[in-house]
Amino acid sequence: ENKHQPKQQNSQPSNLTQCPEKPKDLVGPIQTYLDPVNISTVESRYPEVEKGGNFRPRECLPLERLAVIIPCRNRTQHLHVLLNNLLRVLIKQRLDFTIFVIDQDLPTTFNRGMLFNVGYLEALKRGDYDCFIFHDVDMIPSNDKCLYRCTFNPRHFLSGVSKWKYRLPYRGYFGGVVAFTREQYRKINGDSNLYFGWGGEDDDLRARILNKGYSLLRYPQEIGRYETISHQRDSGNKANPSRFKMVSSATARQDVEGLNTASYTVTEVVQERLYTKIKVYINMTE
Ligand code: UDH
Repeated sequence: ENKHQPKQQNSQPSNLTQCPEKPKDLVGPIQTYLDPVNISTVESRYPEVEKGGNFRPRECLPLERLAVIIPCRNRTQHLHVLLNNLLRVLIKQRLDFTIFVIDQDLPTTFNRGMLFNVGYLEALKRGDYDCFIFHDVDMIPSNDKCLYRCTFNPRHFLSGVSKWKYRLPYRGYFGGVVAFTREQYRKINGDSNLYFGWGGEDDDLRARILNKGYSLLRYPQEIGRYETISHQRDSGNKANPSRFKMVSSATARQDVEGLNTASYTVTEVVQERLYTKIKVYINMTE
């Protein structure tokens, strides 16, 4: 990987310098906006974001290309709130990014892990991304020094979340917002595709990472502080009763089931102003 080589784009003049790793105008804690917002309002706030949810800083050469992968079904209102808050942070951090929203066709039970795999594979069909950040739709960053970047180990962004009194549900929690380089996600063979319904896939992912010799990084308390949008348990995402048993065999399955076996059908691709939406049909294998 040569992620420290600035990415030269044909359309940019060659006398630009590399974008800073930590821009000096980042302030730390920032205000969050959690109330419902119209997408047209959000669109008018970010004229610099191009169709499909693409943005590239003009004043410097970005360090890497980032794909933000958001699994989202029936949570459009949350998506608009997230975009309203997140885009501001990404732009200020001088990142070259695309927002991908991965939606799952009804009626099959929701499968968050498989939607991560779909996001990774479909993003790479559309661009040469170096860094993948998988982002729940209801996690709102509240510190602009929380850098949406990849590094030498996979990273968990959350250190405290409002709905858990700015703590985490348990020490080894690896859900919500996580980052992998292209290489890291490929080496762990992505997520498991087998977790239909709520729970377990994030613990499986963690086991896969550790089993391949990576350690887990997490942002410190102040930086990884997120607000959540409160919501009811979604329909079509009932708790998966086999999740504990499945997690216990996570590493035994790792190489033969995951990114290399993800099987799905893309049913729709829409270039929205602020994101690329990819809708997929997933056949339930249970
Ligand atoms: N999601 C949807 N639609 C659904 C279900 C889930 O878009 O119908 C997405 C969405 O991005 C959401 C994410 O999947 O933010 C996670 O689903 P959730 O909000 O139901 O999960 P929750 O916030 O997870 O309840 C907290 C997990 C803490 C314990 C983890 C146990 N391993």
